[in-house]
Amino acid sequence: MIQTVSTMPFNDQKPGTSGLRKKVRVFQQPHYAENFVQSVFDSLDGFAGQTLVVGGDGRYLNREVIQIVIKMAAANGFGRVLVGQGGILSTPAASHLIRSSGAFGGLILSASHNPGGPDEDFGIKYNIGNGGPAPEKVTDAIAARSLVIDSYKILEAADVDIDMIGTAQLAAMTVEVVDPVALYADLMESLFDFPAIRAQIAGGFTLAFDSMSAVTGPYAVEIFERRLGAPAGTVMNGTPLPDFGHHHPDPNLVHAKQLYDRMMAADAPDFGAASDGDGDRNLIIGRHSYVTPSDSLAVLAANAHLAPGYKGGLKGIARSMPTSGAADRVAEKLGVPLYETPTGWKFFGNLLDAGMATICGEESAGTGSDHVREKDGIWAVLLWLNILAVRQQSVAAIMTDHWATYGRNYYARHDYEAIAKDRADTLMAALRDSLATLPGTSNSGGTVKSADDFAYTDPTDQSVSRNQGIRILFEDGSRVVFRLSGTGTEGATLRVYIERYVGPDGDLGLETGDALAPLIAAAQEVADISGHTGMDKPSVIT
Ligand code: VG1
Ligand code: CO
Repeated sequence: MIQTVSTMPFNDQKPGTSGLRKKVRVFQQPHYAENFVQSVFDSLDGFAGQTLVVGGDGRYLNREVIQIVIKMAAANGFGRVLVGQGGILSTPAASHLIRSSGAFGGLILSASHNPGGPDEDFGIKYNIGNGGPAPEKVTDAIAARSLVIDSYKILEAADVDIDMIGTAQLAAMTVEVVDPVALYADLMESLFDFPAIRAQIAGGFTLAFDSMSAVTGPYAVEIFERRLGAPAGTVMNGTPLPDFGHHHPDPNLVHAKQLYDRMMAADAPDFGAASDGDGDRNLIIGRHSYVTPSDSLAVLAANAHLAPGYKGGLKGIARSMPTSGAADRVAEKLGVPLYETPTGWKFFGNLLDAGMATICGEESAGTGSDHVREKDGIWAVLLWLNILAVRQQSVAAIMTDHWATYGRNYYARHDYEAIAKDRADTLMAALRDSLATLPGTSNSGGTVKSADDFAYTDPTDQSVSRNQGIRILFEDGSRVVFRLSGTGTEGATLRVYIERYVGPDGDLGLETGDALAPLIAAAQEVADISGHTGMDKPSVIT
């Protein structure tokens, strides 16, 4: 029986950079998840009888919310729900399933790189029929609806068994429990030269992949160990756990320390990689050689033609604004357009749909292509492996070669976490107020050439997104960018992105901290970070 349940708005359900992210305790309030799911459905048109994909990264609350989504989908008139077995679907696998099944859209349950568990984070994100995150006009509609919602619809029914592959009927709706891995692994096999990678591994090339006890475990075991023949144990932390084994499933040098230490050891494997909670990010470390995500994007773009799926070349490259300009130089050399978008994968979808870009990336360890409409951690690892199998060089040699050709963009991101929200807002407001007076002034970073608040006009539909981050550009091409995170669940996080370019004939072998020291000082001088936040150093440097 369909129930219509009276409810009240929670007033805090505006989707951020990638959907709604809150503490588990917030999601556990009566009606909370239901309200958001209904706000999503109320903002959509024409889904009667259509298919909805649902799955998540396996974190705490995943199973409970999946049951809610299934029963609400039935009550709201969807014709079919496709759910990953055990409630599991990595974000890129969900994107692929939406596309390949012709679904109307999908709900992905994850807080990505944020920790999981009863005291940690949960999230819900809506993806549209192209497989990508809902664009701003949809997320704005969801936010508006969530402020006036007064009821939701749910089917009164027993829970559906989501652990057995098969089909069940729920009132007028069909529920299909599908293998979360097979289709995705087939897609990967269609893009990359698996025989070449398999031969390389059989010849003694060694790798380590850290799933961080999150969703990629089953995908990585199937692809790296079963299909590519890497020995058992290649995949570390390969079982998805509801609390990610108390790890913070963010693949960076701080949280993927186990992998990092292994890659810096005397007997390190040739190649190491990690992915995040929901499988859309990637960390790449060669033996004794860390690759920044911005550099990784540039190397992948420059070498993509070596993989079968990209042998026809690239239509264009897109990167988020704070991502370094390393990819710009590759685009220039390839003679293809470079698009600079706001942070968050939702801005790439239109470019990919329009065939304007093939490869996209973000400084936060997200890289992907037009094969799905999300960033894709395992995809990036496989493209690296394919390139290494063809070039027969080490990661370190490939990086040296890349910088010698294109120059090097020294780069770091400094995060100041858990700042009181009003303090962070005051800092940003003061910076905004100073923008007009900055050009022409000098500080430790040099002379400021321009300063602005990034606004983006989508070339496909002319929609405009404003206030996407403050950019301060110096005469020598160096850059400092400030923005507030849209994915945190505690206070505010200030992200400061610092970049300096050195040409092919310049000093390519500096320590990143040394190369960026004057710009780090400039960031403090311009924004008075310590004055506003009371913090004299960042919480995390990546
Ligand atoms: C962060 C990253 C951004 C990424 C987003 C979602 O957003 O900076 O590049 O797209 O997370 O990634 P923010 O607003 O906190 O800076 V995921 O892997 O958490 O879905
Ligand atoms: Co993620």
